[in-house]
Amino acid sequence: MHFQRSLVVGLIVILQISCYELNKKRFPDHFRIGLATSAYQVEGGWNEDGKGENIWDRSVHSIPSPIFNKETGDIACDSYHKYKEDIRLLKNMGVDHYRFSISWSRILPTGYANQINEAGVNYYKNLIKEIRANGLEPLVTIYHWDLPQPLQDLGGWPNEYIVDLFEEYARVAFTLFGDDVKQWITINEPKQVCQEAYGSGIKAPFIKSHGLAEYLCTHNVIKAHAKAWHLYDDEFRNKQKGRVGIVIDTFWMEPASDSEADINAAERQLQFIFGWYANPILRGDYPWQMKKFIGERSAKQGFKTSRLPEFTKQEIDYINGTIDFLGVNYYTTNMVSEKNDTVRNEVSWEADAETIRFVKPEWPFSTTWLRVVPWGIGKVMHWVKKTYGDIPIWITENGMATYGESLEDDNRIEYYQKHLSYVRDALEDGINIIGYTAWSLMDNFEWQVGYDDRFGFYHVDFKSPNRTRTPRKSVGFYRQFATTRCIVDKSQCVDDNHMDNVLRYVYQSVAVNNGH
Ligand code: GBH
Repeated sequence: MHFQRSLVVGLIVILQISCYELNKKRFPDHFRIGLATSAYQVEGGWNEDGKGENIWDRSVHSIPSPIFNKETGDIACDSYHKYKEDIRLLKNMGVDHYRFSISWSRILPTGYANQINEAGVNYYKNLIKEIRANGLEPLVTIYHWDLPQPLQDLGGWPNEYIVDLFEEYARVAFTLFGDDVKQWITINEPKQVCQEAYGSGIKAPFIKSHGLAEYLCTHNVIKAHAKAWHLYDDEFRNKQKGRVGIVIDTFWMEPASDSEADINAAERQLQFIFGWYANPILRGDYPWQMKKFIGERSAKQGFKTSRLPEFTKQEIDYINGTIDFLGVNYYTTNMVSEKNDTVRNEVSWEADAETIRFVKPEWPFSTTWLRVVPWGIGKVMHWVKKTYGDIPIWITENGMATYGESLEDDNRIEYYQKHLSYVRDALEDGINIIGYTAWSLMDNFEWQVGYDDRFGFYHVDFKSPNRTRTPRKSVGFYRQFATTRCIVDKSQCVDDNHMDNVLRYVYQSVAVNNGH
């Protein structure tokens, strides 16, 4: 009986997915369409004009190298010298905004705000000027993973000292660039900043401290974000009139069956990856699932207190609601089932969630962790709204990797077309998505995998000193999307003026909740 029912449910799901028709409605005029990069992945100029060393510089130069093929970001796409060309490419694609990040050690070589590097500041002033002169809007990430090495020498993100230092860095950024930047992101993907950098140790500073440092790191990342938001709110908002958000990433977590255990496991996994950050910032505290599971496991493992730190009442009040918009990065989906971990001896973020994650063999492969599952982006949008209310969302990254030198990337076109179709559906369902940012403008340094995974619309020739950028076929698709606001040919596009007004309203209604 149960088997038959799941068979029927399964068939309906398969039918729904295979019969899915692209949404042909035009995106509203006020919907922002853009492209993203980050400082360490594109700039190069790693020790030029007074820039200080950061944790990626240190890691890529260490022996043995932790990076595939011993690659480095020393030159990367050479955007430190070629930023004008980058902006030409963006302009040529017809997009509305460019998301880039500031390198902390380029403007503050030691990480401390007592010493400002003028040349570094000028680089970003020129970049922002160029962006605006071309009619584009800058969407600026303050921290995209490149911590100044001297701050890592103090312990990095797991040391609470970082909270005030980040606030001072943010103050410098708001002061110097805030007249021309109205959309700020404090931190990109804190889950990677903590879990991949200080837990599983697959990103700089490559510290493996499973189930310990990764939680301490998060505690400080959340406080640092909240401090930067309050700083802006108290001292800059009136004059600069911008917005400050954070970018949180997640896979969609699809229950492996319709059993209650698997449904709970998938929800718990979302809370462990997304709620870990979103819940404190939007609801004041860690998700109950994390408090319960990590607390019980810590006790069973003989720890005196939970490995998950606690916020004080005062901290909860301070952190709660510190957001004007929520940035969401979506790339892929996992299936999730309940693990039934009775031993509970493993100390790690992965084990603490007590889930089993897997992918379906029929999902097209892009790279190790990335299968192409377009409907997942729609599910994430609905889940965010259901869980955190009617909050303005920027989709700040979405994309897939290809390999080698080919410029014929029909699979990338299909990836974007389908994901955007689900985004358009979500708009129609009343989800407040302000804009969409594809990753990435061009191939770039893909962290520990070097230059192997290529996420760009533009191919970059990393063997040439010119770092020549060549358009892939997908450039044509994205240009068409940005200029016509349609994911299908203009002739098939359907107008929907109603949505324009909805979006205009959404975009104007600043910020979220909790009295802010
Ligand atoms: C984003 O991270 C980053 O913001 C961006 O800098 C990056 O270039 C882009 O996406 C493409 O990767 O399975 O153990 O190998 C994406 C987040 C990073 C989460 C890789 C999953 C795989 C860990 N993902 N991670 S593992």
